[in-house]
Amino acid sequence: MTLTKYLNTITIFFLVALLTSCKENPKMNLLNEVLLPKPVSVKPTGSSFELTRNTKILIKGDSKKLLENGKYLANLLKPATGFNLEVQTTSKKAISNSIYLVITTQESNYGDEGYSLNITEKHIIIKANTAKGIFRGVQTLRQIFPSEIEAADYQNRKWFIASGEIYDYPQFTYRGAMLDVTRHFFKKEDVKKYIDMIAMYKLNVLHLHLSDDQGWRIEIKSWPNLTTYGGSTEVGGGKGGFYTQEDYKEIVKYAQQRYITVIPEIDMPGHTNAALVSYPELNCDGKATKLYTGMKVGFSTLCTNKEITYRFVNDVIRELSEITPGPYIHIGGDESHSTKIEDYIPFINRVQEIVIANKKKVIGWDEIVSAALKPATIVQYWGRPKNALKGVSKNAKIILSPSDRTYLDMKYDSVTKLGLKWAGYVDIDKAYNWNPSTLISGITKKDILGIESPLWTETVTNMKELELMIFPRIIGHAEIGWTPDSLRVWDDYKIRLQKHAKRLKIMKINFYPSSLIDWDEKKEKM
Ligand code: NGO
Repeated sequence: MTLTKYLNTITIFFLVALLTSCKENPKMNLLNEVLLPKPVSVKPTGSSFELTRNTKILIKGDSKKLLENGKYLANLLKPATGFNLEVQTTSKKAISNSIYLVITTQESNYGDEGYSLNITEKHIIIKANTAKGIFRGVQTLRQIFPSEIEAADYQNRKWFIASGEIYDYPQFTYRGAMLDVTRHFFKKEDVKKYIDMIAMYKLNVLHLHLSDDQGWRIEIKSWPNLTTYGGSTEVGGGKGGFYTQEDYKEIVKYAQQRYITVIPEIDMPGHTNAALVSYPELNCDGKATKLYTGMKVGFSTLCTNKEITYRFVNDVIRELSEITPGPYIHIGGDESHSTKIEDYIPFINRVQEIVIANKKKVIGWDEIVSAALKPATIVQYWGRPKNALKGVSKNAKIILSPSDRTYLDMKYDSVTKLGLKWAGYVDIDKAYNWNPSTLISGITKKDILGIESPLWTETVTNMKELELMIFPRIIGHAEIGWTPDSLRVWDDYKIRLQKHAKRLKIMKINFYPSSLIDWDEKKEKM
């Protein structure tokens, strides 16, 4: 090679290197990304950030929780990208090619779950007052990535995401999902999967319905027959099952790492056949009942006049409180059709005292309003507006679970195979198109703690069925709980949901293909 040729080659090499380094990131519009729940404010800046194998996740400050968030994010991004992103704590400002997670004390508007997300060509910054807020922001960031980010295996592609600024916080502090593990038992691993699914949409409560006529699902060491016998079956005669206290602690910890509070429910005085079958002394006539595998409700009751009943309740609440870090114990109280009202009222009054003595607050289904509610007791509305109003008149805060809007066990439409229909069909528009603050006349936003979507499992036997019943309705409920009513419009939601289906498919999450939405993406592009 002559010297000139040599110099030419070198010049070309440098020119190419220079051009590549100056290459602009593609222009992208943040407003085109599907975000569920919809954030309070999204401002696009028209450019993009590229995640590469050298992107660093930086944690500002020495917070163990924040470091966990960083690792969670790295793990989330790993399977599809193949990147082993480094997670480091730092005391400095964000450097180029980093995702910077920082707790700030300056933004009083964020509350404890709000966050801001700033994406530039150089870096991504998530700011919040708490690690909880950062976690919610991470869920938004996740949805800005292409859907393929959710793939369980390596995707050979580049990872650009739209630049811009998001500012966001929830409209309600309580955004829950309930899972009935009594009618059909769901293993600990399934519950963890459920937690991961609800965490994606920023829900923050998992209410576990742990006891009912068909099964007792939580180990109580001082009353062992509850699980060994009372937990041995389920609807349809399957073998049931239960969580040991260690299993339960594992579920609680898993939820905590996703900033989800577990609320355990022991349903009483009705819905108690599994207890009555395990201990004859809890029955008024001293005789044990039989295991029950049907779907009827309202036929069982604890004997409210016997002292042993309260010893039993106290032991159960005490053991459960010891392994429940969250502030609430749910005492059920629904459909006690076999308990006389004059027995029901003193029972609920006394059980509230037991819960309080164990340093927890009470939640109960709306029938509990006939009792004298303790100052911190919360009423979960599911059926009768009259009860919700009475709760408010007794100064209780309300959780809204209207059965004709939020019950995930209701059929979507006349062709849904699973589910019940006593509260009517609940298709995705019905599930989405309502405002908590105007649902019951006389109940306004200040009376409402939040909303919760219950999945009762009389007809739901496995995870695929569970997913079909909760998706996509639960996404709409998550948006109702999070996004201000003024920003929610069915026509806009419908399109976002339709686009989001691709992500669900990549995650192999089953969902109900309601005829209200045109799920066929190709058609949408035409
Ligand atoms: C009712 C009942 C549950 C059923 C459910 C079925 C409440 C609060 N109690 O809701 O036991 O499983 O309906 O939809």
